[in-house]
Amino acid sequence: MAAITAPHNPISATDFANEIRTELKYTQGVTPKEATVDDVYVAAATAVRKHLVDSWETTKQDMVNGNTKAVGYLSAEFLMGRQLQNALLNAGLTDQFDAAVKELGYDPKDVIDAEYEPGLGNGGLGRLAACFIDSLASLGVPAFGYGIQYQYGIFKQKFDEDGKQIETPDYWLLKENPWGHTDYNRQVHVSFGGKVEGTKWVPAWSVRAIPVDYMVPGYKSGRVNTLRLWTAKAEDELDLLTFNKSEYTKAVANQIQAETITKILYPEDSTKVGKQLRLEQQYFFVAASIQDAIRTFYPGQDKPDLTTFPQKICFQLNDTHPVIGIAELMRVLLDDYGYDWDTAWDITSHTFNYTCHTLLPEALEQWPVSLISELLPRHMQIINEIDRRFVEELKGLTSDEEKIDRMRIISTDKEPKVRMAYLATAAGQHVNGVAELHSELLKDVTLKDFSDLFPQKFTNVTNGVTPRRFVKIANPRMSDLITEGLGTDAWISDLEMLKGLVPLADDPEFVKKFAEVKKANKRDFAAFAKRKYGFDVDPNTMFNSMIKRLHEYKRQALKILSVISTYANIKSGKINPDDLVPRTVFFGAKAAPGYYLAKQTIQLINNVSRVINNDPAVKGKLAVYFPWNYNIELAENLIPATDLDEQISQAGKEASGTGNMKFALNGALTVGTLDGANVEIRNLVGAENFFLFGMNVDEVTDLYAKGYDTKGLSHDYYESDPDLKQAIDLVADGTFSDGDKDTYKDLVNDWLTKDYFMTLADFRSYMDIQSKIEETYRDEQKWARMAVLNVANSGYFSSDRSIEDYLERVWMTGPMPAHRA
Ligand code: GL9
Repeated sequence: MAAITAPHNPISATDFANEIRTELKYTQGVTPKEATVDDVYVAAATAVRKHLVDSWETTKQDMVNGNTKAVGYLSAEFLMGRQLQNALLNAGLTDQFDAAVKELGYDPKDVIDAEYEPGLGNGGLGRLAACFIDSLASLGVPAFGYGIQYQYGIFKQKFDEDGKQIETPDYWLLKENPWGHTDYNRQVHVSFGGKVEGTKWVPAWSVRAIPVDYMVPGYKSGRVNTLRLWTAKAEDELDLLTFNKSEYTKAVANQIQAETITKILYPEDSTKVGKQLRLEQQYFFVAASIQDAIRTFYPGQDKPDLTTFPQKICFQLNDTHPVIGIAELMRVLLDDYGYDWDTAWDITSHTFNYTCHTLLPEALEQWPVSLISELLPRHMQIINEIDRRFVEELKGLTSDEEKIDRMRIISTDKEPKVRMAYLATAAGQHVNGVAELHSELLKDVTLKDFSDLFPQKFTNVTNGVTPRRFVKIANPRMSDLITEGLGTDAWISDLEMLKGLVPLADDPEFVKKFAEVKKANKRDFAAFAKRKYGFDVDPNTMFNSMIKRLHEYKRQALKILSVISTYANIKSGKINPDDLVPRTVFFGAKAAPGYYLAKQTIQLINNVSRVINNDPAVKGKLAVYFPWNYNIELAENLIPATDLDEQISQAGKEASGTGNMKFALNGALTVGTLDGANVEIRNLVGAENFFLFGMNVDEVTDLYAKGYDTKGLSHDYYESDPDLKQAIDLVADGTFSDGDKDTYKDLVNDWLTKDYFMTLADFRSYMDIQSKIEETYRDEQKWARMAVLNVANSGYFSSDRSIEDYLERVWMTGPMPAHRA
């Protein structure tokens, strides 16, 4: 499978220290004495990059000259995390780096810490893209990641004195970025607007798309792929005539308009805002990427034979964001290369595949026809023709006119819209969901009409996470123990080998060591939390984490209501605090800036934290911490230290989840619903090693049918459960808002009148499972054994396996032949 094992890097620590010194001198222009830790970081990054250049070069050459089809992963988001440790691992230089940096008089941790984490993604979808390109490189599959180099990534989150979320811009390029190579020599042009004369597009304006290239080194594959992120620049930087008239701002108007395109990542999570700029971003990066792919695979050819294009590359559409690429490839083939419609369609439809990442109907993008017509008039013409021909095709397949109407790519309502998911489904070869349950629901609900008529298009590829970043690097202690237990570290690129740990779950020595690893990780996290946030975390408590975007469907509200209930019952004497397992609850979550109820929930959590953590009555028994600005770094630190992970979304709403996989792989047990990939995790780790609660999809559907959200049925749950009533009353009566009864009134009102995601309906079941969790946790050996079994049985959730599934079910290709040095 994976091509070859790169030789262990033979360079010595002293030589590597000299390479860092050289970079300090020639790149940074400082002596080792003058150097700051930031300088050392840049120098080390530059030095390690040089160790990857040869493999990068051969990978590019083999990709173009070989006969293996490449993958173009088109994604508006790549949430990469910090790069240095990953690059060191894959260059075989981790040990040399540690020693070299010490030799230079620095702490390796500080140097790693000097890197600023880029936030070019919102959450799971963007992080998945990053895991996938890591696995593509590690498996030796020729691949490009194509996306956008935003100047501002996801906002930085702070909390004000009232506990409210404050968003500040994340200008990540303020610090030097040694990983991205801006390649002005490979820029392309992207046009917008204007009109169509016949079928000839006469655009009104254009911008330059400049690639910024990142190496994506594989783990022991000898391969280094490319992540190419596009940045927009004006065609003419400055209008000199205007400038000379002293109209300085006007003179740079072009520049501003162009650069706005890649200025900022939309901070939305699931619900999508219909903004023109967003469509500009989408078109900008896919148009540039398509030109780039043609240039790459047909170098120097004026009239390439593009009927071979689908054999050269296939494009994976990561959600609906890049779907306009379908119309763009059609346009390029028809207009720029003169192919007839049928040939162009044949090429296009064999090039694209689509991954859907949601179950929320409002998250499937639909662009008003009026907007596309204005921004991309020729593309609208092409989409009209695709729609027309699609309707013809459907007429041959069904006589159900209503169904045909429902399936149209362009909706037939008053303000017609292009349904991007339908365009992708109609045009692509394959459509996949991201977990088994999700793929089933896509077929049965979201895209039912399509799966009825085109069942062969539909498949599932369950998500995965890279074991390099999220196990090997994030959890070195556990990794060492696993390697000791298995007698090899080959599991890092073949994660199913973790199965070999199953017998060790019955070896008390091993289980004890495993529990000690967790304890040491908790102490580390306590120190990290003190340093970064000033928290005084007690590492001798159970660590219980809920980290993910803040969304109603994910139900952070359920978790915080349970905490409030426990707190209230201690205060009232109903619970003897000595009977409780001491617990520290961690939240990490950003809310979309315009998402009102999500932001209220954040404020509530912060204030519950303030009240509880300052109340002597629960000291040592219950604490709540909400570290701000949840990002990959926090995940890498908290996940290995967590005992209990919360995956408590309403069944049928979380497409997959990937945090759930990271936790299971790091020996946390899950409390969760039958939603997304939780279902598969529970099947694999065993029902007895998973804390299940709550309604399943069918029960949820039934309860909606009874009018849960429309008839205010949540109120009945409130009235009939004294614990629930007490918790909600405390939120309403000002206990967590210094006596102010208005602060959370909209949140409370929503719970009591609508509660669309059925938090109240699942509350009792959630509280009941807590007693089982506590009872289990008290038996240290038992808990640790369950944790070992979670790790041992979660190898399936490697993104290497996901990529192998894509190769087999979607892309119909494989790794490049082994590269010989
Ligand atoms: C998401 C789903 O909500 C997750 O369940 C899924 O694991 C990931 C990756 O497939 O995709 N879809 C989506 O829009 N987001 C996801 O996390 N949102 C963000 O990335 C913010």
